[in-house]
Amino acid sequence: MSSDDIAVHVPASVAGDWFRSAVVYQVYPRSFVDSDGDGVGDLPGVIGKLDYLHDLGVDVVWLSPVYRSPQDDNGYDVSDFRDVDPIFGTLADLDRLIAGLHARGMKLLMDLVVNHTSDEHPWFVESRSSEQNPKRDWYWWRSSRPGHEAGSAGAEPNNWRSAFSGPAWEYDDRTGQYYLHLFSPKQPDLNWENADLRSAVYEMMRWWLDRGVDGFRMDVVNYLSKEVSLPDGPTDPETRYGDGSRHYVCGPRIHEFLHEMHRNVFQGRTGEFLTVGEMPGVTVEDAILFTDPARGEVDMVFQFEHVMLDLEDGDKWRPRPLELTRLKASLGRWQEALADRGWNSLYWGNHDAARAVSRFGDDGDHRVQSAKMLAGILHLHRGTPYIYQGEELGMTNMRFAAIEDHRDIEVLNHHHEATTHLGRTDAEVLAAVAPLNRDNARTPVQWDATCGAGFSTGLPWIGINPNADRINAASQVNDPDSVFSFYRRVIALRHEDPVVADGDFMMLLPDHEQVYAFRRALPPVEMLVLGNFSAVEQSVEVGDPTWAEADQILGNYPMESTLRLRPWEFKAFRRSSRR
Ligand code: TEU
Repeated sequence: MSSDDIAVHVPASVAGDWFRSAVVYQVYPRSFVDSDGDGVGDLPGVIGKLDYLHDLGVDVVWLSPVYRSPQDDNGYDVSDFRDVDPIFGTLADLDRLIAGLHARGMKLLMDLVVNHTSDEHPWFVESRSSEQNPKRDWYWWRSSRPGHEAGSAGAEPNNWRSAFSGPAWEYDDRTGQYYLHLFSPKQPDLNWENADLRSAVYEMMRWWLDRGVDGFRMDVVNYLSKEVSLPDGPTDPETRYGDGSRHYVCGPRIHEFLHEMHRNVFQGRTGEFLTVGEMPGVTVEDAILFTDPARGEVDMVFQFEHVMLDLEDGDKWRPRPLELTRLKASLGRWQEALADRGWNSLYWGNHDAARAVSRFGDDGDHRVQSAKMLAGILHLHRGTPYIYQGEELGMTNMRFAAIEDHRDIEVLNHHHEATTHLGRTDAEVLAAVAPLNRDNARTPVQWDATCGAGFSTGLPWIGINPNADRINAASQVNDPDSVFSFYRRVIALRHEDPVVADGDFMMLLPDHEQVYAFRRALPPVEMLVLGNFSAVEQSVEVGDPTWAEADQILGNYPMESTLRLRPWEFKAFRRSSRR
């Protein structure tokens, strides 16, 4: 193919959206930097690293929850939406963080957790106090299944399982009813059917925007609308419960709720904001609607399709090898579907996932090369890339020796259920959860090679990966060949070259089992991007050998003008059409 026959199409809405050329960095504050030696990361710790983040070049910081919380799910169980938990600092610290980010031209994205609250939130305390309480209806209360004695096994109002093992219902003997919790029993689900509850949430969001935050990452926001009859789901012999997801994933009123939220919170406000909805189970068809700017819902969604491909039956405890062709088919479909309307978010990992290089690359001999390759491939897609803390250093999964070394409620509950009800041995469960459990990503950021890894002078709340002596920021920030320096370059490229932010995307070689290849085009410029997802050398045929003569603008090996790829090699070429 020549540059003359590029099928070009430039979306109409390209111009205005600042976030198209932006890169977001996720801070999981508990594991970022501990400034006071209590073993838990905190806001002053984040403030102390603002120059590091600025140097990396990111535009937005997404802060995982720092609200007041009993920390049953590390802050995703909020007991006060308008205060900072003392383990992280104070509201004044948060104001300083906002000011420090703004002074450096960066923005703050708050995590917004409004599918549920903590059971210690005053709303829930009121709600559970009596059936007559005005806030009773702010949560999902139901009586036991007809014919069953309330509180007895199997008497739950429906058969849904919770994401953290066990039933999605908790019996409350104060009123003899059950409340719904799709996550832990300490995370009761809010009832978005109630208009007063919705207004209270919008008011709280406006309060944060008035305080200076620049937008929200919205936790499981596509679960807000449930089918109100709460029907049973298909049963799963493995877990003893049913899967209710079809009754709450992108439920009947979800678009209405998100549009209402947008109208009540953002309409008439001047400034540059960002909203990203975390949406497990969202389809590409729904994502087009969620992110169509004309509909006023959210700017982009986190979809989960590409992080389900290496799971057997969607079960994260039954991992299987990833087929590159399926990864390309999936991400390629999302690129295509959101080309005209809407926008993609791009990510390999986050605080709920394995470390990117361990999952998609090779965290052994080719760790540095494959971490860079993954960055290059992801960031040169069309969409807004998200970097999870430590990914820019090529941090790896942790080898946890025993269940006692884990901290995450999800893996601890699963271990308990699997060993007590499903007949698994401790060793079997540990092996099954090793690749994908969430604690992999939650070990402290490795700042330097000292004891404590520069994270804390105290006893860290979760173990530090012993490879901190080799893999750390101190050894990378000034090394031009480091993973960190590569991230700096690929971030800068998005800022500098409009073809990255706005260009058209075309997947190449969809059937190739080792090579990820695509073209970007924004006339007169086009870019060819190649990544070798294997340790075997590849020679690539993209139908236009003259690409080898184009300028290689980015790579993870010494540059050479060929379309050959060495183990885990990444190459990006750029040229301008001659006509
Ligand atoms: O996660 C929602 C979610 O569905 C998953 O990614 C989740 O981690 C699940 O355990 C998958 O196995 C969000 C937050 O990101 C997560 O940290 C919270 O635990 C969860 O919501 C509840 O607030």
